[in-house]
Amino acid sequence: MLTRIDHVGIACHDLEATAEFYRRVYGLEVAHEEVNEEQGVREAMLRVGGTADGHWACVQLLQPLTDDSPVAKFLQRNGEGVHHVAFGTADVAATAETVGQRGVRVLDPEPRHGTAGSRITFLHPKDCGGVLTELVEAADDSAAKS
Ligand code: V0V
Ligand code: CO
Repeated sequence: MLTRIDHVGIACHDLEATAEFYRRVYGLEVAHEEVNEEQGVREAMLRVGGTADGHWACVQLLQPLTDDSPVAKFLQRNGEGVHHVAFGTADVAATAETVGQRGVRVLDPEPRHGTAGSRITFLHPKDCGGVLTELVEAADDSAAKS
């Protein structure tokens, strides 16, 4: 059902400064950058390593676009740090339905637009041991659907 850790989302105040930290300390480069108005973020993906299913495990840096967005609220409450964990799946709608039947609140009944043409849905952190969890079907994940 889950095929990889797709990314770890990290909330930050300044995307450029945080990306520069990852470049200077680890030598990681920004592979993709995007504004997602619906999610209220500017985000940058940094590829860390390849996964067994042929994708990349990434760090996703998140800077809020507005003061009332989820990431802005998180920063006000917790400061910078780990915001969510995202798991890859070949079929985000099917996986969300399955975990929903297992008692986890699915925050997006219809998958939403995610980074680089992916389809994403979030699971409520209170049902996931305090971890805001994202399911992500990458643009080319559906090729793995049977
Ligand atoms: C909130 N809580 C969290 C949390 N955010 N716990 C762990 N990790 C987080 N990131 C806790 C919070 O401390 C509260 O606990 C409780 O949940 C309710 O939080 P709230 O902020 O007062 O309530 P809500 O319901 O307004 O917002 C929480 C949720 C919201 C999770 C429902 O943030 C949401 O819908 N997030 C999904 C969308 C999102 O985060 N998008 C940005 C990433 P107590 O105080 O009650 O104990 S976009 C992205 O990743 C993209 C585009 C991508 O990957 O492609
Ligand atoms: Co994410």
